[in-house]
Amino acid sequence: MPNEKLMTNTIDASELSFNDFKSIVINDYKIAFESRQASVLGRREVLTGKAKFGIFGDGKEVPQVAMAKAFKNGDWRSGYYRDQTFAFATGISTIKEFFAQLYANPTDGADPFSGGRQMNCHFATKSVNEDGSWNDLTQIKNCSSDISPTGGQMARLVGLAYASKLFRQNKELDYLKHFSVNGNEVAFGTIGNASTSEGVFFEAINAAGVLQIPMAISIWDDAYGISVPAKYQTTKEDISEVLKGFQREPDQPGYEIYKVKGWDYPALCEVYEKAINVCRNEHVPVLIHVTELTQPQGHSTSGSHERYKSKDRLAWETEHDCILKMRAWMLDSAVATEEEIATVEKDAKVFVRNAQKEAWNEFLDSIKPEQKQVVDLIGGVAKHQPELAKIAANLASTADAQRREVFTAVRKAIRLSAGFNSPERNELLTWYKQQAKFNYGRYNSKLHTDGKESPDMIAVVNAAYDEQSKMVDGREVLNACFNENFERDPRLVAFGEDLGNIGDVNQGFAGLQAKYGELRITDTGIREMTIMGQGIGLAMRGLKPIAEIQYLDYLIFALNVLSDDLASLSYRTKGIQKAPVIVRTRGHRLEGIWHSGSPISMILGALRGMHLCVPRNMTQAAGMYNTLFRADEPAVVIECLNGYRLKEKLPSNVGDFTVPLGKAEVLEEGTDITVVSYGSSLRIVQEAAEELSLLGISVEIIDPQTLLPFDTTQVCVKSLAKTNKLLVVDEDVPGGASAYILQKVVEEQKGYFHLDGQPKTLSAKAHRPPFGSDGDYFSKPSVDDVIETIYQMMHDANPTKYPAFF
Ligand SMILES: Cc1ncc(C[n+]2csc(CCOP(=O)(O)OP(=O)(O)O)c2C)c(N)n1
Ligand SMILES: [Mg+2]
Repeated sequence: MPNEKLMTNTIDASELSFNDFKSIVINDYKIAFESRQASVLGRREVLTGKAKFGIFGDGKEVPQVAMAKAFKNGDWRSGYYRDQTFAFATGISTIKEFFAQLYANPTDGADPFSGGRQMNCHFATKSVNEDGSWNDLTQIKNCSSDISPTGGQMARLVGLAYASKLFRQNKELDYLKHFSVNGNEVAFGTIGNASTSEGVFFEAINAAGVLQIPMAISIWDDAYGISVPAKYQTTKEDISEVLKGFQREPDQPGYEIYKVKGWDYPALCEVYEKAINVCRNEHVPVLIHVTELTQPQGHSTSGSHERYKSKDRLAWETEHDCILKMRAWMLDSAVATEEEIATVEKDAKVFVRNAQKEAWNEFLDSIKPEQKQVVDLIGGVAKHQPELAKIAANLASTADAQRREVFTAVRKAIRLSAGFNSPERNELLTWYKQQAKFNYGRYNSKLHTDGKESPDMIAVVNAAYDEQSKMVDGREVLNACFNENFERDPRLVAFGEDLGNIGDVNQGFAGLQAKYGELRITDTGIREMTIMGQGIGLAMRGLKPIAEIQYLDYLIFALNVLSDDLASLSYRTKGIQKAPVIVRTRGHRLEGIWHSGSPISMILGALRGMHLCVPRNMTQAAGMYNTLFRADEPAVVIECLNGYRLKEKLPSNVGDFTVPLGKAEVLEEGTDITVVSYGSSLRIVQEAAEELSLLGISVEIIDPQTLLPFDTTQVCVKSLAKTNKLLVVDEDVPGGASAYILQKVVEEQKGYFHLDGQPKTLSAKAHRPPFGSDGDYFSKPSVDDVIETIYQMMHDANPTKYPAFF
């Protein structure tokens, strides 16, 4: 539970007596001072080896207390690692929880933000229950899970603020009582001065100005980014000066921009109250540039700032320490006496020390039983093998043993006792095996939400056709699917470049903006990172975004956001937050270096935690969308660029039939060789199979349909058991997604044992395909390539029956 007594209160001078005012101020000072103590002690814990690394909020305490005053239930924060004081002041974190995270305690409840998975000061609040269902987000102070990449919080911030706009303006969403109260929620962002140099910062600032959303961004300006001073970071060394063009004018929407000194407590309280009122009431983005901040302990535990700050700067920082300045102001304005302040400080030191000790002891206590059990168990095995007694003794004498030391001892004892079977050894083995599930839960679980709305739980409904079913362009299948789903579920929104007015570059959304309105189907600027962030923020607040990347090649512009933020969300919060964003894009074969990409291994490498759908045609794509729209996990769907105008039969249940994820299909049965392929390459393989059948070769073609997850019912290996030959065909680079598929089929599905020859891959060349049809022919697998590769494999197995072509 949050430590309620720490939390700050708003100051309304008109209604407060002096004593009330005084007690609020003293409480704020106490929060700031306790936070400073947490930083000082936290650093010490790292330097004495009890934690691996620490980064703290010292020097930023006072503005964060002021910001917390304006932060209400239902509001959202998307910030960075300096915000511990804000977390304490809002009750998002207690000091003990802060230390539990520093120690990486994975015990349930100890670090409620990340289950011991994230570095310290990476906060998150619980949006989602164990079963994946949503909490009432209007009743809590919401904090979206922090990430370490500088500026990475900005993309998501746009979406968190944009959700308020949709909740306020789209009355069809009024029924979503657990997510918003009339869109009154402000999305608070924080960022360091140096991180404003990142592209995503400027992209987000511009997007929020265009969108006119209630986003309140605070810049903590301490004039440095680790060792690099402002003159290398920011034009004119002043970010609010640079951003002046964003200031709104009476006839031109934009931002309200404020600048305030970070050590001036009364000014900070006033600015935050004013700024957030504008932001909340008028839905105008505001920017609060908080200057003259310091870093009393330097950037992090990785090094000291004396190396790069001048004596003058260090002296200036000591003098301008925000807590000392607040203290002086309290004395000067007679809000508190020296004695009163000294008492607060003394008590704070004791309180923080106790919280730290408790967190440390709980961490150790969670491991001690395992340590003791292992010492006893190895001791038992050592009865038969005295040389093992040393392992038990070493572990027994390890003070403050961590889990790694316990398991290193167990595994060593198991290895050394191989061949010496005894009941004691069996006991040790049993214990070790039993622990696997606990450690999986602690360190490996929740890559996906895996709740009651997991895609796995969505009922499978086959596509239905009747006499009226017509042949239509592929794009019309998608269009009909989107239309029915937008009718069914008001939470669905779609946005991207050229997606609104013209209904996307391939007409999948044609006519739908006119029908469902601009709030639901919307054009955006050319800004891939914040298109993704817009999706993440909306999805975190209960909406169902389809965030479009115009061409797969341009997913690279958004890959950081997808990989760092979206794909890692469930894992890094151990399932307490989710963002079911559906990333829609189109790729594979077309023409040119940036319009024919199939960088699938890049996606497979970067986006574990998301689903990757690679439908071969628009009907399969529609079925996957139907599954994803009803589920609550994020996915990328790659439509085939060359498939929009191919004719497909329109299912009569186009908005309802579902294609389950991970379900491979045998497209054509055969007996001689198994070919696994996906997306546009499948048509090439099918064409090749026709000619091969004339040569007496029977090809079994398998479409895995999704690569994450991959063929969960082992269709591929069952086929291999019949054909004993495997070829993987795709348009990625050599050793790209085809290598992934080989690993899945040959290793994971144990296809190796069915092979009677070398498994092969046929991929595109290592370079991107040149423009023009000839460039395509000489760069990507062609029908000729597929025929000849398969034939060669048959020749290798039986040269008499299949004489060489060349
Ligand atoms: C994308 C990325 N690049 C580099 C880093 C390493 N890094 C961590 S903090 C930091 C400096 C950030 O400075 P600033 O934004 O001013 O925040 P401050 O730490 O001063 O509060 C850097 C370069 C990172 N975490 N992420
Ligand atoms: Mg800085």
